[in-house]
Amino acid sequence: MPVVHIGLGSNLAGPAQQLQQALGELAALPESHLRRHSRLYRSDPLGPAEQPDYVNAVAALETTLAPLALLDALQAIEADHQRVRGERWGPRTLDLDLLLYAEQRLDLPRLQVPHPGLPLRNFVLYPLFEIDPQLTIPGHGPLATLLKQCPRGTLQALEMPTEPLV
Ligand code: A4P
Ligand code: MG
Repeated sequence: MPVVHIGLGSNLAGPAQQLQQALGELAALPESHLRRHSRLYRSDPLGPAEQPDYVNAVAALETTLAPLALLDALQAIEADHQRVRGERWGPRTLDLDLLLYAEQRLDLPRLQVPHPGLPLRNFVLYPLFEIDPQLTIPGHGPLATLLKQCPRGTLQALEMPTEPLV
């Protein structure tokens, strides 16, 4: 089955709980198996500074859902978390980004893969490296090389509030 990587982020309404719940929902997706997930990380907001800190994590999922069907499923989970789409890069209860879909590169109106922010974001690169240090990012090269060029900054792993799901 193809392996996909999903980035999770939240900075409202109990971010750590939002992510724990979302990991459970990813595990319950049809045609899919949650292989593993990173720890949760606290991270400074990218974009408008006048918003709460984020909690971010990354999950690896095996799935036979096609890319757009998977995007639909991720957006349905976001909607369940009562996300109200506001300003770009503004606060949100749950953001699910399709970071990688196996080795594919996609440039569709609704879906760019790899996610365009991936190569430069510490809150994506460090959790990805935690779960899959050997990854190569299509069009960008080894994850380890991208990581070396991206300072960790204030990114910090959190104690997990509960046991990892997998
Ligand atoms: N879309 C295209 N490609 C993808 C993809 N690979 N995965 C489209 C998911 N969606 C993708 O997304 C807008 C549209 O992008 C979707 O309808 C989909 O068709 P959105 O989630 O509604 O909008 P957004 O998230 O506000 O915009 P954007 O540009 O996706 O923002 P990002 O890049 O997701 O950034 N700071 C920290 N520390 N941690 C964070 O997680 N997140 C953001 C949001 C800002 N600052 C942050 C964090
Ligand atoms: Mg997004």
